[in-house]
Amino acid sequence: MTHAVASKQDKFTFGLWTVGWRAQDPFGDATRAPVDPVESVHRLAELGAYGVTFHDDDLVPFGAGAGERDRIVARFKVALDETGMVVPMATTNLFTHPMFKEGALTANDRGVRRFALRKVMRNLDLAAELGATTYVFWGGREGSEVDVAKDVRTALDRYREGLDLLASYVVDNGYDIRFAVEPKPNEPRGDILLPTVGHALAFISSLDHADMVGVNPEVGHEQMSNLNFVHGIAQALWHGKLFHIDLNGQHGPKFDQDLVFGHGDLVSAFGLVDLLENGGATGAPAYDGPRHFDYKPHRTEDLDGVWRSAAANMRTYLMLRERARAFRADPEVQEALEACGAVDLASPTLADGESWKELRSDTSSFEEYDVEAAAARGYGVARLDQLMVEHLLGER
Ligand SMILES: [Mn+2]
Repeated sequence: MTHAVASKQDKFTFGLWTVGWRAQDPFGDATRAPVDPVESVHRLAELGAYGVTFHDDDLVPFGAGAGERDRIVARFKVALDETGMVVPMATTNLFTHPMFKEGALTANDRGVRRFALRKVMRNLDLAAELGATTYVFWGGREGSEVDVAKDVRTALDRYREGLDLLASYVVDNGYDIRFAVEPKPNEPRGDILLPTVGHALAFISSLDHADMVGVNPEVGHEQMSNLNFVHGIAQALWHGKLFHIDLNGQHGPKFDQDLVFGHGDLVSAFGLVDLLENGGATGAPAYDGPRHFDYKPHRTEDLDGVWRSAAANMRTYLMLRERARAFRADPEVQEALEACGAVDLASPTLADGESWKELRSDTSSFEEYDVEAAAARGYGVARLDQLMVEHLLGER
């Protein structure tokens, strides 16, 4: 059994909007009182977190004047200093205010697009001041319910124009900030632009500053589309584009649940932690950035339940990390990995110096190849799968 307690070196971070969520939903009012961001910093620090992240409006209410903004930021900085908490990531709320109902960076209304750009620029200044090195773009309102009401190709032109301009703003100001696009298929819009990790990666490759733009995938957002989150993360890593990650839980394709990490598809969560911490088959950690929780405490919870759920994210992650390490260290697992060929996959298909010409004249690869034996081979994946589940359940 694990007795692991979260500490700053685990790099656990939380959005202020997570523990601060008042649990309003489309059918019901808020069930909790507001939480002061300063209290969130202190409580999360006590629980072993490394830092917090925020949307501009989580910290400074929309429309606040310069004086109020300065006072709020100064008080927030004191809390960070007192606790040693950091702000590795920040983002912009381009979705709550009714002005963004039709979009922000891709709104049909040009005035809304220009306002949105200014709102991002203003919070980029604060992000840089607080030392954030990642800036997330979640385009929750960038989309439509009616296909003909928004031309997607033109909207992508505006999305690219916006991100290109904001990247120039970061470069010209000398900020040490990279962008991370967060995909989501739907909710709040009927259909959101850049719905999956794959769509986002393709879009990013078209940007002027593609090198400074990656992705911030969220567990639940991919699972809402019935996609394999571990595969999506692996491909983002393969492209060198996993700039940040949002950990939470989701029970398959339905509304965005934002459950505690591991409280949805636990087998997938094990695979994810194994990938991040052990690099899967490679054996080397694949990701060293913040382990960021983007979850919502259940609407049923009072504030005690809020802090318990925050702690649960970290403890679940640490338990999975311990189980994944034991899994990789188990000689029987190593043997099963060999047996199923997972190790052989690392061998290039062509030999050193071999081209298609040598391959075509290699009769052992085709004319004499024992296709019956290849067809009859058992890979023993069922055994490997069970070994994984037994480790996950603490039976090994
Ligand atoms: Mn979500």
